[in-house]
Amino acid sequence: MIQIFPTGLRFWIGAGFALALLVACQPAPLLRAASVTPDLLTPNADGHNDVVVIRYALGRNATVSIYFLGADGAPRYFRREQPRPQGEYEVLFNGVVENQLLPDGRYTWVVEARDERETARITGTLTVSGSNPQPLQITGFSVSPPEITPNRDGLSDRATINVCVNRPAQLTVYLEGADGVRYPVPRKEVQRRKPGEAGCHVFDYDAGVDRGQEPPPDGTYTVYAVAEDALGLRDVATGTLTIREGGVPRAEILNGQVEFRSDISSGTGDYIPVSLGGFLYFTLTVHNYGSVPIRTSGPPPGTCYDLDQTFNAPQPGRPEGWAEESGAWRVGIDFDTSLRNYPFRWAVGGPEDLETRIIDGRPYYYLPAGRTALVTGCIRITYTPPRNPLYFWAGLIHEDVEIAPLNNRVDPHRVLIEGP
Ligand SMILES: [Ca+2]
Ligand SMILES: [Ca+2]
Repeated sequence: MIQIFPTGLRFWIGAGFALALLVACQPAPLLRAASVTPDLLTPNADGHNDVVVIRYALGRNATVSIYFLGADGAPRYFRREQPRPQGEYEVLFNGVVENQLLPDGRYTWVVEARDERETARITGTLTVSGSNPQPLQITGFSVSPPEITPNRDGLSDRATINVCVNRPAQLTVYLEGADGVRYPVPRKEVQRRKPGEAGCHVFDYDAGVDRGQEPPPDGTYTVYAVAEDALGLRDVATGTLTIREGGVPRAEILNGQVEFRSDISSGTGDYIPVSLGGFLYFTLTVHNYGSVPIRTSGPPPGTCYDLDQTFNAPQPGRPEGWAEESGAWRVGIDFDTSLRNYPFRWAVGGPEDLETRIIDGRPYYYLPAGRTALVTGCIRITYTPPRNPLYFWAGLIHEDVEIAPLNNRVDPHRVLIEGP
């Protein structure tokens, strides 16, 4: 202090200096401001007051909680003990706390900031009106069957997952393996209800095999159905699905080669002559070059058809014929003037080539993966077609699935039918 000042003045100068020092040392307030605007929330998605804005400013780094106190005095946390650096914050609030919509009522909102020194709070009121008191809920969920064999043999190839929800919501269904990898399950396209509507929705899982993708590895998966509405409310249902013998079936006519011959010629010239009433024979080899067995159905190789018959015609010991079976593979022969696609069909191997499996009490026949089988057959020329000579060719048909381009119209041969 300077000597010329009287004692009293010296005191005041000293006190002012000390106060200035104190102000300089005092930390910024922990919670500088907080507001919720407007003070009315009507969370009914009508575009008016569907959200409010929560703003707050932190003078220092803090742990922040934001909650609402209703008539019962219990805090409903929107943010709970979240570390936040110093700064200004703005967040939209749509009425959802702890995955539930705040019920109608008058609430005290609290923005609370805490650090090691103190806890600061700013409060105000918020009225909630027009809130839907019902939580979003998955009210129905099923996976059927519980086990599938996604290999396109027409047996247990797909699962149906039904999900029902009590309010409009987006539904997501997926499988998750033990390794955490997820496989989406698409919604079935053809159904009356639109995506997002309340009610039951059907999901169809083919393990990707229908699109030629390899299915997930064999094993048991958790099936998740997740419902989420426009407010972000969620509900989850789970089940299980086991995948067994999954894989994309792949087979071909070996080398794309078919041998045709008749009673009177081996067909080395421009065409193969066949006499009316005579037989046209073929021989080819089927190769299962995929990773899963392919299913087949009869008649066995060696079977003879009349030119005016089809595979649906009665056969010896099989009065009902051999109708198409979804997922079965068969060798077919077709010709220029046939009335339907591949009217003559045979199993892709004989009893010695095929494995038998009993499924639901019925035998089914499979050509194992990696195997080949010789297939023969014949056609009795019972009439002279309108076009003569004409082409005959072979195909490998995956019934009700496809005839791969590779397996369609394989090795056409020209045949001349010689009349009497
Ligand atoms: Ca509203
Ligand atoms: Ca199957």
